[in-house]
Amino acid sequence: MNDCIFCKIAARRIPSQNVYEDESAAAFKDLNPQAPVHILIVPKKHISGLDACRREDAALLGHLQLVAAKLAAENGIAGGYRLLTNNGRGAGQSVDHLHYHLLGGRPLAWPPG
Ligand code: DGP
Repeated sequence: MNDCIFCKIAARRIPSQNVYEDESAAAFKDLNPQAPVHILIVPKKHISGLDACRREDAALLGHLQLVAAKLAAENGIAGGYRLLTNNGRGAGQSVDHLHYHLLGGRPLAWPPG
């Protein structure tokens, strides 16, 4: 999608601290990190959020989670990390391109705010 910031980052049309890329996914450091490790994992395909996913996206969703686990291991947080997606304004979603936040490197309280 032309005016989507995460589509542009995933396509490397604007610079970012990219940490991973394959044919269907990309990952880059969050601009406003909330933990020592804060990586965003996105599909290259534009999907506005989890509510917009369909059955045919199931493999892609699983893939994104496996990429997150791999990045957690690579970043030394395999023993304690959080993977989450904010769906909708009520949950704080501010960018309408599906993304998982991978957070770790500090104690993570529960419940989140
Ligand atoms: P959310 O609130 O769940 O939609 O998370 C959006 C996140 O995206 C937020 O933590 C800040 C991050 N973000 C927003 N714009 C950019 C950007 O241009 N580059 C990067 N690297 N991160 C961004």
